[in-house]
Amino acid sequence: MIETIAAEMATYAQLVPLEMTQTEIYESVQDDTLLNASFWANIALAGIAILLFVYMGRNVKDPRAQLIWVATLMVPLVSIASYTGLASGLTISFLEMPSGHALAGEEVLTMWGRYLTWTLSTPMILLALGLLAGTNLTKLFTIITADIAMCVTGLAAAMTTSSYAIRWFWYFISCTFFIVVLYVLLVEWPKDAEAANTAEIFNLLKILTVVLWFGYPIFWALGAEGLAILDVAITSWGYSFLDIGAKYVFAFLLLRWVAANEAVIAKQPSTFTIGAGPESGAGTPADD
Ligand code: RET
Repeated sequence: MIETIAAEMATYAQLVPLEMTQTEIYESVQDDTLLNASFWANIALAGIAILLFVYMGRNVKDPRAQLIWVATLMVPLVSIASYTGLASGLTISFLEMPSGHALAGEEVLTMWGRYLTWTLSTPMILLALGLLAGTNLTKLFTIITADIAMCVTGLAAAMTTSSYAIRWFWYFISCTFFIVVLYVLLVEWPKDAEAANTAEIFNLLKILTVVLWFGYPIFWALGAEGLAILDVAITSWGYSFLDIGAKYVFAFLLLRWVAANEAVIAKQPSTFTIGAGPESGAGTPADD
């Protein structure tokens, strides 16, 4: 009886390829030194960044400046979790690409954990930037919801295995949300930052953010998940390098400025009241 079941299972396993176990995925990451290094380099840097940022923020007293500090500190904290998930194989899958894809029918290593954790890290970056710019709640809500939608639809693009066209359709939807993020960053917040006397540092961080964030959809399109021009390890290093600038360098510049200019931040109007932002007209009550 047991032999019959075992024989049936063996036949079934030949017909339907079994999914890779987490250990097998972990081992295949270990075998690819370049890929593995792209994860561990970021784990090390995130660890250093956490210690440094805790130290840099130790004397910040104003609640608004503290909120910027907490949001900024969350970025390397999420990052260390994100890269640990990737290095362990937990948030990586081998997905069979649909027909039309350059690697159609092949199992392609997909680092879906990246897109998942961006849904938490990128809103923290934007929250910190928005508070620096003196945003109102409406703009903050708009940019953060668009940003989360961008990450989730990017995740969908990477995970869709049924249709090549639909992978790109998800990508297009994600880009549309990205445009909303860029609009607030490039058009709305610079005006607010001017009024809040934070224009100089805001504009520097805005340029850093916009330039580096553009790199992510480019690497997606060129990498194994898109046109497959770049291989998996190079794509992963692409994201890892972008992360170093977009997270740690960004956060360092922001925290250094906030620690030295706490009084400027303390003077800003409250973000968390609707209709009381700098452009709403002084004293005009909200009409809802
Ligand atoms: C994807 C693919 C679909 C189209 C677009 C994308 C944009 C991703 C961006 C990611 C930024 C990540 C950061 C992470 C820091 O922790 C999802 C790659 C537009 C802009 C800054």
